[in-house]
Amino acid sequence: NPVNVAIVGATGAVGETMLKVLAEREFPIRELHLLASARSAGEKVEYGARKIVVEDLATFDPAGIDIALFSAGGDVSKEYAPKFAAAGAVVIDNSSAFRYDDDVPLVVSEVNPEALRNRPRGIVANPNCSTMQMLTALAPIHRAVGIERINVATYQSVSGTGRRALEELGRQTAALLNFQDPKPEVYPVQIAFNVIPHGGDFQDNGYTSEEMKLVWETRKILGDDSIQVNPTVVRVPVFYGHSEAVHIETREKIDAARARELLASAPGVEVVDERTGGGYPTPVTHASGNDPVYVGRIREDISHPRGLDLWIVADNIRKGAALNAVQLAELVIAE
Ligand code: A2P
Ligand code: 11C
Repeated sequence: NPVNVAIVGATGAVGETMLKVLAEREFPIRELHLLASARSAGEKVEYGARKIVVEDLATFDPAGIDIALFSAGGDVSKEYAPKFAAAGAVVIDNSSAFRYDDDVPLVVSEVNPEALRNRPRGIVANPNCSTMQMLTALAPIHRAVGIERINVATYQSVSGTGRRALEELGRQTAALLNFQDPKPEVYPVQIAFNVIPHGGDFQDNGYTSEEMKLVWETRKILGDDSIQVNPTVVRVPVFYGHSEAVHIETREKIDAARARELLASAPGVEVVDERTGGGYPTPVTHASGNDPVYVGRIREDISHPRGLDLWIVADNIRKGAALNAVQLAELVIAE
């Protein structure tokens, strides 16, 4: 049965891809409402052969909406998600506003879909992109041999920050190639031809908020508070696709061949692991614009008896945000 769908933040980097993914997957839509701020209300957006007019969230009546996909930032979610839920919609929220609330499930469709059923507030949280791709790949290993500790360094693309950051990378790159001043605006320092060890806000413990998301979200999604996670988040001058160098310590030893086998049959995962030039995934050659979480460089850690190393790459806007949100919506309508 077709349902009424609203996308909140439809003009943003994630909202735009939600629209694309809904169309690609032929999501059964009766009415589709595209919502954003008053700034873009009235603009037209293409959906298949149709042109849909963007509506102003502030004056929109959510009555009759079955599924609302939110990706307009935490403040918008905090104010409007409860209103949509009260009007009867299931809200799938891509912000971090509700992720740590006990009565809001935090779900990766391939990892803990069963958690979706328990949503007393009518709100389901979509995890942060770097957690999403990491756990899609690590969950099968955790189920097989148990993961004790995760050491991860991320290489996050600018699209994770939003549309203005995509423009900033383009603008700074062009400026520098023309011997002009790159002028940082979105990031605290130049991002073009640079790497920045900073995502989100600094916390009292010296980690950043983007780093702590990897800690809290991993424990909540895997349902295991004993897992130790030590993250370093780095922003790199890549447009689309986050990469992660992940080092895990497992309870039982797992060798590279067994890990490769487990990952090869894991849902949502594609192994790209030839030990030769280009035989590994990168954002540009594999992830950008595609659905799977790609895993390569699978090897046993020479510095630890139960250590395993992996390189995990995915499109942060697709599996990391829009695709998982739509997959959760599909699970909801299948109930
Ligand atoms: P708008 O285009 O009207 O500003 P991104 O993360 O790529 O920057 O996108 C953010 C999305 O959230 C955009 O669709 C933006 O709409 C939307 N948005 C931001 N603030 C609000 C708000 N106060 N009310 C509704 N939508 C908002
Ligand atoms: C980034 N992961 O790449 C962020 C963007 O908690 O959903 C998404 C922030 C979040 O900057």
